[in-house]
Amino acid sequence: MRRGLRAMLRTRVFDDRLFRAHRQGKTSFYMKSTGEEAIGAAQALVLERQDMCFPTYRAMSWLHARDYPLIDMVNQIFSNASDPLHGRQLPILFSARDYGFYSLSGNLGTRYGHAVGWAMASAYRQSDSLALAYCGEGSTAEGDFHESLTFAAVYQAPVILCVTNNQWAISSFAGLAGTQDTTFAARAIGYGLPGLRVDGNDFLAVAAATQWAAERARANKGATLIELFTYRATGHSTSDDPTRYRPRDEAEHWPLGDPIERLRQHLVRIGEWDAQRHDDLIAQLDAEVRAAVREGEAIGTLGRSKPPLSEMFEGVFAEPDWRLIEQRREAGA
Ligand SMILES: Cc1ncc(C[n+]2csc(CCOP(=O)(O)OP(=O)(O)O)c2C)c(N)n1
Repeated sequence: MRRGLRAMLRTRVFDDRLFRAHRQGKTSFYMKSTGEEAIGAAQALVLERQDMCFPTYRAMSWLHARDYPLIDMVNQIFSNASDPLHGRQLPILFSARDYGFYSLSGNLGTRYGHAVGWAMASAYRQSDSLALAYCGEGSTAEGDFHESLTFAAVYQAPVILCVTNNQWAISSFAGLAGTQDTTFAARAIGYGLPGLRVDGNDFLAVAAATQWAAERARANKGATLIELFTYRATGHSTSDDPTRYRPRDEAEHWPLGDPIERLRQHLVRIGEWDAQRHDDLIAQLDAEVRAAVREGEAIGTLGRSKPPLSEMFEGVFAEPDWRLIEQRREAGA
């Protein structure tokens, strides 16, 4: 639980600092996970190293829980010469195989199908590794969601399919994805899968539901759909102004509360945490994040440092297509 608290706090401290870096012109784009930190943190700690998470941009607490190096995140966000992804991905669309974090895509819904396919391959190889996929509630309206559930059910894929229902898809509320009179968890029933609806702001509830689904998958009983009910406490991204479509004080009225505060209170109540340790941890994480940002700034922020142009033509195709060869010659790279 203390590791979970640390992961959630690291996510929040990092988000706040990097959001500010965007306002200072140091990166082109950023997205925060504020209010949703319990989900990735609990699931990253419950699942095994060989399992694979197929993320969305709102699942960064997974990487924080697994101690992905802050400097690699910062360099990717600044798109500088040390960006581990060589400038090929939009800021925060990370890819970290060694941390069980599959390449993130801005094309919503696509990772659901990849996760089911990966899980089917795992079963075929008689491995007990499982896949976990995230989908925002808005993205469940995509065909990918429904195709993936069909395949997951038919092939009994060892996969945990999560819908993070943060109630907003940019400016569209969750009902517009078709759940005005039902739930996202209930989608599972039509496919013959179990569907759980979990308080996504309760670290322990997320962990318990995930553990249940993981045991089921490893026992060859197939897929589980988990709706994680949560709330996107801040704007959609650095390009969004939520006051244009929802009440300014809506977050304060969110009845299920801040996941960090809830786990902190629980730990204090059972005598495993106190105010001093909490403040010290925040100060320590803040210092670590500041140091990583300084280190990244020394390499270069947006436009001040870039991966070499030649990187654009490498590492994607085994044999470059003639068009790429021509473009590379024209670019002088
Ligand atoms: C296939 C596709 N359609 C549309 C978009 C544009 N888009 C980016 S984020 C977003 C809202 C997604 O909402 P949701 O799935 O609920 O996830 P959340 O951002 O709330 O975590 C949209 C429509 C996209 N990136 N990809």
